[in-house]
Amino acid sequence: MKTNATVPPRFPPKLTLIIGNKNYSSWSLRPWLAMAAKGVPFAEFLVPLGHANTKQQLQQYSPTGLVPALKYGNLVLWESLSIIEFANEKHPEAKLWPEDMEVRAIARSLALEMHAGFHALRQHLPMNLKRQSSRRLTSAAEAEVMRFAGYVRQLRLEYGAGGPFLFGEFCAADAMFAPLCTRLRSYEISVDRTTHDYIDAIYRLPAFQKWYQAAVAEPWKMDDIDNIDKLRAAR
Ligand SMILES: N[C@@H](CCC(=O)N[C@@H](CS)C(=O)NCC(=O)O)C(=O)O
Repeated sequence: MKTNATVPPRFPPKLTLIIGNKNYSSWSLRPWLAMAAKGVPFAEFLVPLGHANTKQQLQQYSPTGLVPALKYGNLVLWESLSIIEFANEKHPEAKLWPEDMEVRAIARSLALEMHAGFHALRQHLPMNLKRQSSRRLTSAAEAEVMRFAGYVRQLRLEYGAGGPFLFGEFCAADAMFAPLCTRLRSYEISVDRTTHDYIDAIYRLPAFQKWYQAAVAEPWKMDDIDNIDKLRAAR
């Protein structure tokens, strides 16, 4: 989609990722991590979520009024996965996806399943990097944790020889699952050793650490997420 050139704000013709709060915005983390971990050069612009003017601000940058959005000159893109795909096409040298065509197709299937699914887990355990306390799972969320852990074990076994990630080396599928990993850690959900080690590998990534350190230093609070235990119990 082309934006009207007269509409402010303008961005230089390079990749600029518009993101939400680093502590809470799981969809922002996905393309940010894919690009940062793989060395794609980009600028970021953060819009704090949950403020009175957030929607109005976001609508200047994204047709859905949601983050992430990507600006490239006057081109505006939205949806985390399409942003990752654009970054991949713009910077093929960064190799955001596995090189083998069939393995790449599996990685994309997983990324799309993450994008369209895992609803129970996403709803029950909203991303909150500052949190460090347990939460009991619903049976639907528990089934999704098992499904995810099953993928991790299978993929690590089949494709993981070249590194600690799903397909060995870090790729866009790992970036798509990174917020799910942080949820399991923040809400102290117990997982098998392989999944635990995989989550560790995500946390050890220098790019993830950069995001995480910025997230925990953020001043903003989102009460509906911070107080999720009390709020849900009161219903
Ligand atoms: N399907 C979208 C989801 C985007 C989304 O839901 N973003 C949330 C933040 S993680 C948002 O912008 N919320 C707006 C708000 O809280 O005002 C994507 O993949 O990018």
